[in-house]
Amino acid sequence: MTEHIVVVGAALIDDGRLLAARRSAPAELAGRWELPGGKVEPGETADAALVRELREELGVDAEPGARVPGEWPLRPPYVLHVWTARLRPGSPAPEPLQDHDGLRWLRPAEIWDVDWLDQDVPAVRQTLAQLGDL
Ligand code: 9L3
Ligand code: MG
Repeated sequence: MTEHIVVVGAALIDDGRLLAARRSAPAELAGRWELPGGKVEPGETADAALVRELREELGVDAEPGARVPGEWPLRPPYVLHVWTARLRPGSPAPEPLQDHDGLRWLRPAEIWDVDWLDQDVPAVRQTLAQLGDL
């Protein structure tokens, strides 16, 4: 039986802007932009995975918000789920520590200025529809 493995992506919002992260690996995804995150580990909740991934990848202390409705297929068996998130008070600013080589805080008018991963495009669109103004 094939089970889905969930990859959580964070719609990290701060001061009316959405964080986009440019992947540095693997080669076929390098240079494309994503909602940062990664695989939920066995026994881990999605929101715990989100907080862990954001700490590992960006060095931030994040607070998960709501799940954005929807599920977007990645390379099988992975599927992408998105959660909103915010920086906790006193969190360091995000830095590309691992897997990324660029970060941008995008205002609503700038969201489509970056070359999002194909799979992230519908997820970002749904996130914006859900949030209205960031
Ligand atoms: N992926 C796609 N969009 C995203 C994220 C966080 C991940 N927003 C894809 C890229 C990889 C796989 O999911 O093929 C696992 O992600 P990671 O653990 O390499 O970040
Ligand atoms: Mg990742």
